[in-house]
Amino acid sequence: MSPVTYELKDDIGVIAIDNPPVNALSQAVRKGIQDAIATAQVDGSKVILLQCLGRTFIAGADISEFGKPPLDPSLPEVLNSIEQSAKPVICAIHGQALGGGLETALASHYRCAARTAKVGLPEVNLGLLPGAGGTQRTPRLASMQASLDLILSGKPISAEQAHDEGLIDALFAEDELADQSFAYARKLADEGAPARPTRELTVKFYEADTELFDIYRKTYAKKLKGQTAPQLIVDCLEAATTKSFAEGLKIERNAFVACRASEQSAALRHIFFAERQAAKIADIPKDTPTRDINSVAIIGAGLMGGGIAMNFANAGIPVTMLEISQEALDKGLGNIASIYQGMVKKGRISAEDAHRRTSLITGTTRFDDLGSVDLVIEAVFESIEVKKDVFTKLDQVCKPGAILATNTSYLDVDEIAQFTSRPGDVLGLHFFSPAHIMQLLEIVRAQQTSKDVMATAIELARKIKKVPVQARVCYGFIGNRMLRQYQREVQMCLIEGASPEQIDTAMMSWGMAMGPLMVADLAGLDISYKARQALSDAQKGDPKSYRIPDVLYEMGRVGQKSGSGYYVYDPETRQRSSDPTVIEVIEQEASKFGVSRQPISDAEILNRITLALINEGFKILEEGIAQRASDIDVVYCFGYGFPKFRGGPMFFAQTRGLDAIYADICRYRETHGDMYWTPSDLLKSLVEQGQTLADWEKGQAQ
Ligand code: 3H9
Repeated sequence: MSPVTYELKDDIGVIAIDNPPVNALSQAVRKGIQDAIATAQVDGSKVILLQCLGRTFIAGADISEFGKPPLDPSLPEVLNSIEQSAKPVICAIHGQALGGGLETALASHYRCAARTAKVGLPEVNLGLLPGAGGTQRTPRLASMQASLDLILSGKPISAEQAHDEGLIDALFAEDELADQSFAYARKLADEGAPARPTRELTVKFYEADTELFDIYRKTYAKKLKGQTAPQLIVDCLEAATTKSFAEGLKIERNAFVACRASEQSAALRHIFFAERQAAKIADIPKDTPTRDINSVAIIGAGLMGGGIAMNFANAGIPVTMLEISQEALDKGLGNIASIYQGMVKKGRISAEDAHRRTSLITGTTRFDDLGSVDLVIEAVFESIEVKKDVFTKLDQVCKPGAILATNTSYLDVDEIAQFTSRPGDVLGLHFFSPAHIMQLLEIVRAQQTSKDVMATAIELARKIKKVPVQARVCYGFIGNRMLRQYQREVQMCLIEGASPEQIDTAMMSWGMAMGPLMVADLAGLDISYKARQALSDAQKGDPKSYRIPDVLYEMGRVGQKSGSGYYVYDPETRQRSSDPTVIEVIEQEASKFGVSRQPISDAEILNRITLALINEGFKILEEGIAQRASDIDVVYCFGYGFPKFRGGPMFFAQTRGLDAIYADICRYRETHGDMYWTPSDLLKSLVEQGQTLADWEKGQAQ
């Protein structure tokens, strides 16, 4: 059965699209719309009303069709037939009109929407550009600046704003959209309103706009560094000002086809599906019952505890913070209030919002006050003794069925669960700093964590707008375990010949959000130093991989907060600059270890650091710590600033070719020894058997 129906209601031809979950423009939908438009040309309809059933208007092209041979009719053809309809076509938008969905509306002659609806052209997030006339029609309805913002930011705007910009003609209350859009169509039919092809309008481009294109080119060369789609988007919008509509469409089509075939778009599409897949756990069915979480307690009101609390307050869930002293509690609550005030100052939230959120967070110094909460998250000092004390107390005071979570970054969640009489209720909820900003949430599933606790955690993660990924128990789980190897190789490159600036620049030019040594300075060298002190010498590994930060720490250089670390920082502006003292430290340490420092190329730095990460990723996968390779990509892209347009470390490994990766790791084993460069068994066997990761995952699922 076609997902598109056509029905004549009086003299209004009604096209209804019903393609759950988001009415994506699959081949069947495209064909259905095209057929319905053709039928409407020859029946008794005066106008055509296009609407969608279900939770949203069309959310775009069907992304799963990209990367496969294109199927007729193409979206541009279908939209052409809408625009050329002799009878006016009216779109009624509810939910979201995104990408090809908004382009469908723009090709229609009239657009009405629910006031609550949103519209957007998010193609850039997938390494694409609007490829069905969006770059040519948007600036014929909205100003050039609004068009550039809409298409380059990829962020949806409200129907109200779209109405003000000229993209929407009429707004209705959400619950009245069905009736009102019909009445609107009725009125247009009665008035004999003409079809109004957008292509016939003049582009809204004025003298004052001439410099816009270069400004946006420069801005997005920085904002979306290394990505091709944003630059092509500016080219297409500029073409709209100098070329005919038909020529502009051709330019847009060529650019779209190039983007669709690019590695960048393949990587971004991979991340789109990987993010959604990560929320699914193989042995936990979708209909697993979940527990109600209407109140939360956080143990520890430090930076991390405060950030975690804000997530819940932002989602309207009351939080009780527990600290050992009133002074520490007041300090923690004060920090939260000042972060909210900062957000008000920057215009991110209103003063009322800040007040409402702040008042959802209260404090206590007594464990006894936590008897009725549904979830507790412990965010105290990383010491198993301290955790034991906390979990023993929680076990005594919390009601049956309360979920007990630890935010530990490294400690053994199975051991922590055993401090309670209810290990089924215990899991790790590993937030990333700053916890109110970073999107990743590792959900650490211990041996005995019950399935409904896992299902509740996943549901809750989405409620507080986090990206959840299941990790099993091991030192560092998925992210920090890989990070250790990444940082180790950074240190090895440093001692063997690179400078902090060279490493940071090489990694950032490749697309990392920040250089590894800048991150170390930001996080504080004291934090990693103290974490290392808890390890045995064997666990710490080769001293060459940590002596430089140890010495910097011992010199009182703990990073940005002390004004110096791998760099020095201006106390006023926090401007970073190089410091010859650091090179002296590196050279001293190198000579102590008998390392003769040699130049290392940027390419070699990049290769060594990314391969250290990838090899550990394969080990994590073969041990079952991560459910799937794409989960590792999600962890790295959402928690560690790995460039999404490279798809995450595991996707990148496949793009480069597993055999090439394996050969390089073996080469490093030859030159650097096997302490760190033993290839993962999984990687080795995939290469030897000529298999892909997808082949292996299929085999595992059977
Ligand atoms: C485009 O339009 C190109 C054109 O310019 C040119 C063409 C020539 N396709 O996110 P959710 C699936 S490019 C296929 O969890 P929510 C999604 O994978 C496109 N599948 O729901 C998930 O599947 P599952 C431009 C799609 O309520 C399920 O739907 N458009 C698509 O949190 C539910 O999704 C976009 O980039 C799709 N287009 O959010 C919009 N969209 O259940 C992309 C979703 O198996 N979509 N799915 O895991 C979104 O941003 C969000 O899905 C949306 C709903 C906001 C709509």
